[in-house]
Amino acid sequence: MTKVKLLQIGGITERMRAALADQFDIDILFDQPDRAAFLAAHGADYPAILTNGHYGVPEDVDAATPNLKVVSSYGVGYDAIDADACAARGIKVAHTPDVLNDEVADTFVLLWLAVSRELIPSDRHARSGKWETDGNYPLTRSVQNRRVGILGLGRIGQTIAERCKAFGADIHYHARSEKDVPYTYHATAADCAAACEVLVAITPGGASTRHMVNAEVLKALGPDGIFINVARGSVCDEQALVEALQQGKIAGAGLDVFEEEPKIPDALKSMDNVVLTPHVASGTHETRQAMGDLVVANLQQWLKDGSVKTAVPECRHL
Ligand code: NAP
Ligand code: 8YV
Repeated sequence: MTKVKLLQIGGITERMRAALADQFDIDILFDQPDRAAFLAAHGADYPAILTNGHYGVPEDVDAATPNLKVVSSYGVGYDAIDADACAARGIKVAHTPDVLNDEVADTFVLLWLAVSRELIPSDRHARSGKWETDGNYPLTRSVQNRRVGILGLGRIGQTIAERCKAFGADIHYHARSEKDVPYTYHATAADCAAACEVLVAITPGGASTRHMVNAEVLKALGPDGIFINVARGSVCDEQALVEALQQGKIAGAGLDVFEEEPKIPDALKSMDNVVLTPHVASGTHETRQAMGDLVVANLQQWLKDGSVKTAVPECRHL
C-alpha cells in the first residue's frame, strides 16, 4: 500500500509514530537543514500535517503546501492555525478537545493553592533550615469560600467551576455569551474581576482575547486578588501584570503560559508571590497519551473517509 505523505511540525511520541507508521510516510520539518529549500522542493507533496498548539501551521508552511487537505493538531487551542483560511481552502483542521479538561482544571487548582498557601516559599523555609533558625512560617490565606471568576466558561472553564465547588467557592464568569448555569455572569472581564478574589483565564488565545487581562482588569481584581493564567500568554498583558504585582495592585499570580514562550520575564521569576510552570497544564503521561491517540485517530479517520473526529468549529461544515 502506498503511504500518504505527512509533514510533522514539532515533536511526537513513539506511540504516535508507531500508530501512524503503516499508513503515513512521515517527514519532520525541523530535521531539514534548509527549511526554505525543503518546502520549495517538497511542500506540494503533503496532503497532511501533524502539528501542535505552539507551532500551528507557520506562514511559510501554509504557503508551500497547495495540496494540503488535513491538519491534525496536538492540543485543544489552535490560535497558531488560521482556521478560517484553512476552511476557505477546504482544509480540515482537527484538535484535541475534552481529553485534557481534567488535567488543565487540576493545574488551575495546583497554581491557586500554591500561590494562596505560599507553597514555594514555605517549602524553601522548611528545607533551608530557616524553620529552626527563624521560627514558624507566617500564616497564609485560605482558599476556602472565595469568590472565583472564570474568564471563558467552555469545556475547561466548566471543569474548573466544578473543582471550585469543592472549595465552597462563589463562582462568577465572563464569556462571549451568558450560559444556563448557576454562576454569576459578567459582561466584561473587568466586571468579573471586580466581583472576585481569584481570577482565572481559560479562553482561547488569538486576536479577540489579546490582553483581555490588562491593567484595568488587574486593578479591579484588587490588592488581595490572585490571577491564574492557564489559557494563553497573549490573553494577559504581561507588562501590566508585572507592574500590578510590583505595585501591590494584586496579591499574587500563578502562570502556566507566557507571551513569548519559552521566555519568561526576569521580573516574574524574581517574585515570591508568583508561581510559574512551563506550559505543562496538560502535561501528564495519561493526558498526553489521550491527546496523541486523538491526533492519530483524526488522521486515520481522514484517510478512511475524508472526515475527522474532532474538527475545530470553523471546519465542521466541510
Ligand atoms: P472552549 O470550550 O472553546 O471554551 C472557550 C471559552 O472561552 C468559551 O466559554 C468562550 O465563550 C470563551 N471565549 C472565547 N472567546 C472569547 C472572547 N473573545 N471573550 C470572552 N470569552 C471568550 O475551549 P476549551 O476547550 O475550554 O479551551 C480553552 C483554551 O484553553 C484553549 O483554547 C487553549 O488556549 C487553553 N488551553 C491551555 C492549556 C495549557 O496547557 N495551559 C491546555 C489546554 C487548553 P462562549 O462560550 O461564550 O463562546
Ligand atoms: C498543549 C495546550 O501542551 O491544548 C492546548 O491548547 O496548550 C496544551 O495542551 C499544547 O497545545 C502542545 O503544544
